[in-house]
Amino acid sequence: MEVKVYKSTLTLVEGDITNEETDAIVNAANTRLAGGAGVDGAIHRAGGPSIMEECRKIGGCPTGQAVITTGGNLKAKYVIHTVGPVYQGGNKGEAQLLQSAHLESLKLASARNLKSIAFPAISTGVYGYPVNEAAQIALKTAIDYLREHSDIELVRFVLFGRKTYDIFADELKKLMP
Ligand code: AR6
Repeated sequence: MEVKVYKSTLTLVEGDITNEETDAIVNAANTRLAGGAGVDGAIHRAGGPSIMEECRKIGGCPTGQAVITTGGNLKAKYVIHTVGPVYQGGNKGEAQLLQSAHLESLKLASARNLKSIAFPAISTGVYGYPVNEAAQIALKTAIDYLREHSDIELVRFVLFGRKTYDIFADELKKLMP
């Protein structure tokens, strides 16, 4: 599914984000940037050890913030590591932190003059965020950003599995009828 947002394009695809050829891919990391399961594990496996070496030098990343490394062996030139919130029922500021994780990643891409960025469904795996709520926040943040910043030409959401893709597609239809 693809929509135009002012001068930019927002696309949803089902797939593995490690195969993306966007300027940057976003990693759903943890505050220690220590690597882990899910998309974090997949990115470090595919990108090779240089990404972890850079993460160690950076040292960490607070929840809702983002840092950048090169892409190692990935096709993407950069990896933007952001940390989404652990879902604890929804009343612990999770929505604001998830929005911030997306916004700070987009701002970092703009600051580096990157033209394209791919996001996974941050916080919806190990961190337990309900996919429909996370999709709404992720998509709305990207749409609002692209309406004001046309320097980023392409935002892709790369969803792992049909179920997650379908939920993102439903939420996108609601936001861009
Ligand atoms: N490409 C795209 N999406 C993927 C891939 C992939 N290769 N692999 C998994 N996903 P998660 P979180 C999806 O758990 O919830 C790690 O241990 C997955 O199906 O990766 O933010 C970190 O180190 C789900 O839809 O991230 C942190 O400790 C989405 O990516 C913690 O998990 C996010 O799931 C972060 O948890």
